[in-house]
This record gives sequence, C-alpha cells and structure tokens, in this order.
Amino acid sequence: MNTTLVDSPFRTDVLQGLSASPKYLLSKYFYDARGDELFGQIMRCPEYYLTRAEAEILSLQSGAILERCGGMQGSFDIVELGAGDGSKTVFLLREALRMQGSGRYYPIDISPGIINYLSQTLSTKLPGLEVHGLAGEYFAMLEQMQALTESPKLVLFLGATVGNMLPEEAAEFFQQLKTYLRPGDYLLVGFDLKKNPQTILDAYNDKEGLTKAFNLNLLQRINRELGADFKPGQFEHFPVYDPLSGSCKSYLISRCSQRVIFDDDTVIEFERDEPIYMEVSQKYSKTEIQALALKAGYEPVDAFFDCRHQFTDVLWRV
Ligand code: AVI
Repeated sequence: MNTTLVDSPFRTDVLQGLSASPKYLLSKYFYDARGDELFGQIMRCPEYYLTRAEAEILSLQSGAILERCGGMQGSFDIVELGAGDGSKTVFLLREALRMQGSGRYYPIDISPGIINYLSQTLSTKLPGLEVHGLAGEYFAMLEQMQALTESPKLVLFLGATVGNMLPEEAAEFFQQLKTYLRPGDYLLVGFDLKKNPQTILDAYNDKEGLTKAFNLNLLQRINRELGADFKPGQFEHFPVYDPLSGSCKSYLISRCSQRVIFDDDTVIEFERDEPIYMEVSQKYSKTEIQALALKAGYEPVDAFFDCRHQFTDVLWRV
C-alpha cells in the first residue's frame, strides 16, 4: 500500500459509494474542469430544453418577478446559490438595476474560478451592481453572509439544481435554508416540470453523447485524482425516467465482470450488468411544488412559466 496518500472527502465519498450495495457515486463530483465544459455543451444541445426554457422565463418575466417581491424597495440584495456562469441571472440583475439603480449581488458557488469570473465580468457589464462572491458550500457561505445582507432579500436557486436531490432531501434542504433567511425574504426556485416522458429521457440521452461523456468523465476524474484504473469504455450510460415518481435517474452499467484498482490498493469488483447509480434529476408537477413549499414552511407567492410550460421559476416568501 502507498502510505503517502492522504484522505480527501472525494476519496472517502467515492470509496464509500463504490463499496455500498447498490453502488453509487455523488453527482456533485461531476463538476471538475472537464465536467464544467461538458455541462456547458449539454446546456446548449438541442435535447436539453431546461436552460433555454428558464432563460426565456428570466428574459421576459424578470420585471414581473421583481414586482411580486415588492419591487425590492430601495436598493436590492440578491443572493444566488450555485451561481454558475450567471448567464440567466443577468436578465434579473439588469431588470433590478433598471428598477432601483443600484444593488448588491452575492453569488455563492463551490468553484472559486466561477466566483472570480462573475466578480470580474458582472461589475463591468452591469454598472451600479456591487458583486460580493463567495466560494464554498451553500450553508457555510450563507452563515458568513448573514451579517452582510439586508432584508428583504431575494435568494435564487435556479437551473433545476433542486432536481439533483430526491423530494425528501429537497424538503429538508429548504427547511435548513429557511434558518438562514428572515421573515419577508423571498426565494426563487427553478423546477423542471413533469412532461412527455420521451422528451425528458432524450434530455438525458442526447444524440451527440454529451451526457454519456459527462457521466463517464467522473470515472476518468477518479482515475486522474485517485489513481484508479477504470476503463470507461467498459461502462454503458443508462438513463431511466419514471413518469409516476418524476425521477429521472442515470446509471453506468458495467458491460462485463471487471475489477478496478485504486492507488491505495483498494479493489472494487463489478459483476457483468451491475449498475452504478450516478444522479437523480427530479421532475415535479405544479401541485407537488406547492406541497413542497408548504412542507418546508414557505408561502407560495407566484409561479412563472416558459411558453411551452416545460419549466417553472416559483417565488416563495419566508
Ligand atoms: C445541474 N443539473 C440541474 C443538471 C440536471 O438536469 O439534472 C445536471 C445534468 N445531468 C445530466 N444533464 C444535466
């Protein structure tokens, strides 16, 4: 055994997931530099309607959304969880600046690169906007931010990121989030809606093979960072969608009986056709979203839809 190896949360989570039965990996680890690049391509591919639908909502209805928050009286404070490249949020920020003239934007993202990019680009793109980026885990960063922000503030959780939790986990997440908010604060959440099952399945099985590459990249990341010897070609990308539960789940299926060896000498055995559960992308009905708001202790204020009713950004008040 190589004794110079240090434990990292990534190593611990990967080995825990691959030693479990059934095997799983955590989808938050998709996003290394190559994963970010592939996700960018997925968002632009014809089958992945989610990004275009939400961009349409924010480009056409940001004024209406902000009106429902009382126009964010005076200057505004907007916090974003999982800000990404901010390309859709710009619509909302531009409209808020048009209404108020000045305000503060607090993007939170796990990636320091994203936070640097947003801090550099947005203040020039949107004069009057102060950008205070925070790189780290959502709740740790919200803790730091509590003393800085003024209420009522608007917290954004866009892009159907909530879908990467199961509904019970989402309810717990929103309950915990509420402990960082004050009465009168608003939350805008992007949900992907239940729809024709084939449309959903196609979004997670694009013809170009980008989603397949996105999943297989996690095996390559494990090879790169944990010295494993996965052969990605020996795994098949297998997404399924259950129209009743609304869960779209992605698996990698081992094409043969095989073993993978890590640099700490850990050996993981795979049977032929054995799955690794990679990700859930949960879809909701309007009723389920309403029930989730109430369960987590928020007051549903309004819901905004794209023209095809594929996606919704819902506004809740604390
Ligand atoms: C980030 N998240 C909302 C995406 C989704 O739709 O679940 C991640 C993704 N996975 C495969 N394609 C996109």
